[in-house]
Parts: sequence; structure tokens; C-alpha cells
Amino acid sequence: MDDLREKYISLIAEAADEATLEDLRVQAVGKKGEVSLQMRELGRMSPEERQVAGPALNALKDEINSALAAKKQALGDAALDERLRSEWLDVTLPARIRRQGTIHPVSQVTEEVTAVFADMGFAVAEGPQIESDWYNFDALNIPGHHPARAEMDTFYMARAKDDDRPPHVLRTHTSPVQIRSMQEHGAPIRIIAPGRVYRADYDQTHTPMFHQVEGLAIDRDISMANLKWCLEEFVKAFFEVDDVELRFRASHFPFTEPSAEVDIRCSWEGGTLKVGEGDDWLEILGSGMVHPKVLEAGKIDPNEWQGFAFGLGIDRIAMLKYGIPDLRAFFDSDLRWLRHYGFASLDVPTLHGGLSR
Ligand code: 2NL
Repeated sequence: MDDLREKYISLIAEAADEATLEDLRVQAVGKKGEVSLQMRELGRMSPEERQVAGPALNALKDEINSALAAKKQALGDAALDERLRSEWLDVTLPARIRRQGTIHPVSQVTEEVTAVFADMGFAVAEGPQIESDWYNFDALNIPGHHPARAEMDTFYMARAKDDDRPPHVLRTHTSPVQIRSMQEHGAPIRIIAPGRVYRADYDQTHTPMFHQVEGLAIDRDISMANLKWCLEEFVKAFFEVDDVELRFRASHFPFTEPSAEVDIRCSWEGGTLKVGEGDDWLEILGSGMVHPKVLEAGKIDPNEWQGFAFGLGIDRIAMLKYGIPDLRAFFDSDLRWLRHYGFASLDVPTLHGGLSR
């Protein structure tokens, strides 16, 4: 019995894990374990011998069982100590300040343009990107045979085979938003319509999806003079310069009469754009007085109301303002590009706080 005690007490003390302990338990005090086998011998002993050996074997069994329990507890404590040592966390460390996402230049410039026109009392209007051909073309005085429909490289939506109504289109400009706004709110009205537009065109300077802001101001006596002032204020605020000269060139759009393309004075010295100085001219937008037929399509009486409209490409002025060389990189979703040209997400452009910090 002393041999058994010594053997198992030392084996239990050396056990490295719970599986070894379980093996030892089976070997020592399991049904066919060494202690149990000894207990079976009790039957063959004399009553005197049994009175000594019985309690002694029971005591040995208890001793082994408590040694097993104590060792199991010790192994568990050691494992916990080890986890506490390796899995510590210093909650007093400062948070990591790595910048995760950035604001895309197109979003930034949309916000900047919106801030400038909002300050002049223009509201933002939005509308569907899939339009009927009436809203995209007819309402804008672009009839079915008009070359502008072909020029605009329109994406047409599919129709069912037996449906011969004209197909819907991906809007080629945000003008339909303004037609819808005129129909809904009537005159007077002062809105800008920023958003995605689509034309089937892809090269160095064109992507099939791009962004546009159009503006519309209708009242009883709005003239080209008001248009010129608004655009001057816009260019100065947007390019963050004190003064700039605008040049109106006669042009033609079906939806305005008269129509003008607008250039701003600039220089390209050293390859970087400077707005407001120099001898070069940069075309930045198209504009004009809203055509009476377009007012009519918007359910506004052209004998009572008139106004101006303009349209400019956001992607292009974003490239100009922030010196971005390649248009197609705008839509590659390249993280390195976005981290380089993107903007901090909490710096909202405002006129008092600065547009482009
Ligand atoms: C350009 C030309 C322009 C408009 C857009 C417009 C909208 C309505 C009525 C009349 Cl609802 N006009 N929009 C007017 C003139 C020019 O855009 O070259 N954009 C980049």
C-alpha cells in the first residue's frame, strides 16, 4: 500500500495536463484500477486482517482522489495565470488615429459647389437617374430627330419585345430634375441639381458616368446680368480668389436662348492653374436664358416668368482645382489614389470655414 501511495502521489505531482491526470485516475482508482484490485482481495482475508486493510485502502483511495482534485485545480490555475500574462491589454493607451476612409474629390467638389450656391439662396434638387425620354429630351426642346439625341451618346434601357413605347434612358444631364422641380413647385424657383449623368463615351477626357451640377433661377425679371453676377460670385468663391474675369461666348443649346459658354481668365505657368490672372481662357460652363418651350414643359407660363440656367461638369472642375491629371483614375477605387487626393471626412466645406482645407 505504501508503494502504491508513493507511486501515484509522485505521478500525480508530475502530471503535465488534465489528460494525463485522467489516465492516472483510471489506473489507480478506476473500476479495474490497482487500488480497486487490492480491495477485491479483502474477501480472502481473515476478519482481523480485513479490519486493518479495509479502512487503510479506503483512506488510500480518498488520498489519491484528493491529490487528483488538487492537481487538477493547480493545472487550471496555472493555465489561467498564463492567459492573464499573455492576453493583457493596456486600456490607457491612446486610440490609433490612422485615417481609414477619405472623401472622394467628386463628393468634396459637389459639397463645395453646393455651399456656394446655397449661400446665394439656391436649394438642392434631386431626381431619378433612369428617365423617360420625354424628361431627358422632349421637355428640353430636343425633339426626336434632333442631332443632340445622337450627339449625347445615350444609353437606352431595354423594353419588352412587344412594347413599342420609347425606351427609358440613363439621364444624359441633370436637366430632367429641374423640369420635375418646375412642375412640382412652379415659379419663382432657385435650385441646383447635382448628380450622376451618363453618356456612351470613353477616352482620355470622357467616362461613361460622370457628374454634373445644373442651376436654374426663374422669376419675373431675371436676366443675363443676374446670371453673370451669380457665376462670377461662384467662380471667385469656388477657386478661392478675390477677383476673376469671365468671358461669355455666344453658343447654342436647344434648351436656352440666348446661350453662352463661359470662360475664365487664367494662367498655366509652370503647369499649374492660376485662376484670375494671365492670358489664357478656360471654358468651365454652359449657360443661357431658359427657352420658353422648356418653361412650358415645366408648367410655367413664359409670358409671366423667365430665368437663367447653367450646367458644369464636376469631375472636370475637380481636376482643375486639385491638380488631378487623369480623369479615369477617379473611378478606379484605388486606395492609394483615394488617400492622396481624398479629403478628411470631418472637414465639411463651408464659406466661413473655408471650402477646401
Ligand atoms: C454644358 C451645358 C447647360 C443647361 C445646361 C438647362 C436646364 C433647364 C433649362 C435650360 Cl431645365 N437649361 N441647363 C443650360 C445651359 C447649358 O449645360 O455645357 N454643360 C456642361
